[in-house]
Amino acid sequence: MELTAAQRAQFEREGFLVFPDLFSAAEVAVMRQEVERLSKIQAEEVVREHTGGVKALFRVHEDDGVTASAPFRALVRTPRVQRPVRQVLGTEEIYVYHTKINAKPAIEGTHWMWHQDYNSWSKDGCPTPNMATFNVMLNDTTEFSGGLYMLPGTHRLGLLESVMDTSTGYKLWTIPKEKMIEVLRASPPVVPVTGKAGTAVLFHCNVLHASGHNLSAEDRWHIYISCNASANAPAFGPQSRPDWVTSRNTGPLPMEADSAIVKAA
Ligand SMILES: O=C(O)CCC(=O)C(=O)O
Repeated sequence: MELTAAQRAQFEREGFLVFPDLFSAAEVAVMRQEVERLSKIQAEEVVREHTGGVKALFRVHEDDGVTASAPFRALVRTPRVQRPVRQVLGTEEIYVYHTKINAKPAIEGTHWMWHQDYNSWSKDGCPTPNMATFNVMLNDTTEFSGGLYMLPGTHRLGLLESVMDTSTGYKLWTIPKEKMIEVLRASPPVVPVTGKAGTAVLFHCNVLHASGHNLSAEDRWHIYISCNASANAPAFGPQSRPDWVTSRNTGPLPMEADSAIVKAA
């Protein structure tokens, strides 16, 4: 899948692109089965809410490790993911910074406060914001099921000051309240990103985004494939976060077949 000139211009302008129904029902079914399996694992790669439910499952794309998954390994290597990410990062040499499946259980799954992903990744030592995330919805997502909200064009504000939010099971650098109110008042309307299972969203690491509580009757499962240019990898040291959140596998990732997800089942 190649981005058109119009899509590239839209990404530059808005900071995100939505691809409705990019993955088939058969592919989504295979990936959902994997989420069921992975959710039962007890490991540091499986981050839980204060209540004990799964919040995020990390590192599902590698060949090895406790959360390794053949279908998700295949997903991150498909041309449907790789081509657009390479186009927006402007290089063929990219790697997966991390994968995480955010599971928001029906009624219980909680919010992610307004943030820029580069708030965290700049602190990891990535020199430039040449990073982007490819999100795939693993079930139908509505405004009430805790889907993403995007604030168009805010990647062009550059990196904003952030504060650590520990109110959910996953510590996150977020934008302080007063600043966020100022930005919301000055920005175009927030866009709720909704769609059928298999819909995907590609977003810039500086675009402001958040998501709400899952108030619906269905679990909301999304996978986030965060990518970096190999040339933009951080230097690693004793203070670096673990491999499952800041991958040490920084060499260029080869592309594989689009058909591989279903075959990996
Ligand atoms: O899963 C969500 O609802 C939001 C996740 C998010 O914003 C992130 O991982 O950066």
